[in-house]
Amino acid sequence: MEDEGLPSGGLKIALVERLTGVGVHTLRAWERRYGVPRPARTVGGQRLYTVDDVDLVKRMHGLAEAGVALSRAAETAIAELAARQASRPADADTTWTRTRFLQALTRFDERAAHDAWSETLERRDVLAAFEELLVPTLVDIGDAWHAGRLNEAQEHFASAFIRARLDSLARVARPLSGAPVVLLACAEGEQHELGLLMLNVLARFQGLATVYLGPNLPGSALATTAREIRPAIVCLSATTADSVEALRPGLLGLRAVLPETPILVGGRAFGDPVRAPGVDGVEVAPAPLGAALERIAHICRPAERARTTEGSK
Ligand code: B12
Repeated sequence: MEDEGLPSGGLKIALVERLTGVGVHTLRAWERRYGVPRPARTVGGQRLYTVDDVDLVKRMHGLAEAGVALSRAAETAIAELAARQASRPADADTTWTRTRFLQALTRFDERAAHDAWSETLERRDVLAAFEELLVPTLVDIGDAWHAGRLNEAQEHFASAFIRARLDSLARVARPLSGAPVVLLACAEGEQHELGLLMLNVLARFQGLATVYLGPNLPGSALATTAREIRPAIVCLSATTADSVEALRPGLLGLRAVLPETPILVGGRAFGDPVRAPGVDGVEVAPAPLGAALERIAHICRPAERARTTEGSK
């Protein structure tokens, strides 16, 4: 059998090759010469990598491609990983859980993926589970898929698995009646919705009500819905540069119907470098989800107070 002798959860060298784009021979040579990475071994001597090893190889590869000498690239990659490991919470075995999660999703093993997800939720709060497990796994799988080293089915399976978990978490956190409403949608043409879905879950866990409109929302539908439900804040997501362009008419339409309502935009397209949405009074969300959530809660608090006071009159 292919996996004989391998403890569950470690990544085999062929998968590491696909995740990093660094060939099997080079992986062995780097290990021998620079100690990057130093995978565990099974009793049978087979190499068993973790997601930290994958990060290390990706970083060394990136530095080498930028012209840094291999020995220097190895030192830098090792030092950076050690710093990241030192800053992690001591009780969280994130490396192995993330490794098992990644392996399970690339093998279409729903049960193993579910176990890794449940263990993370038992140990960590929802925000940490998103940041430590879901986001890096999506990036690992997605970058390898876009480079043609993992297939579309593996990306689709991972996205569908994660989408379903986010959906059930959102249902667990039922909003209190009268809570301020956060309206969430993706720009017209934008299919990337998982980041916004995470925000939807987190807002609900803060006690806010949310109306989630999902991917690819035409600007006209956004304005109509906003006028109808009168949200305390509108949160919009764009990943690609095209979506930012597509968002502009929607933002202008929204401003026309609700001139005072705070509008927050976020997503990869607004990140690095920070891109202005080009419509007055529209704010770009801080990049870390936790900071964006604090901003949303801060904006919604006066709306919450106003509703409570109205209710008690
Ligand atoms: C999954 C995925 C898909 C799935 C999406 C499934 C789904 N239901 O969402 C599908 C298959 C549809 C897809 C399609 C495409 N994709 Co794609 N995809 C990805 C992948 C692998 C993961 C994206 C993701 O969910 N990331 C995790 C989330 C949690 O991160 P995030 O979106 O950045 O969001 C974070 C923050 O920005 C924030 N956030 C997000 N929105 C908002 C909004 C607010 C208000 C706030 C406060 C915060 C916030 O929350 C998150 C947590 O930190 C990435 C790879 C990667 N490295 O990210 C590529 C990636 C995003 N895709 C890319 C591309 C190019 C495409 C396609 C054009 C490919 C193609 N040729 O067809 C199409 C475009 C489709 C479209 N028109 O939108 C590129 C985008 C490059 C760019 N900037 O232009 C990426 C980066 C891959 C790459 N390395 O090149 N993709």
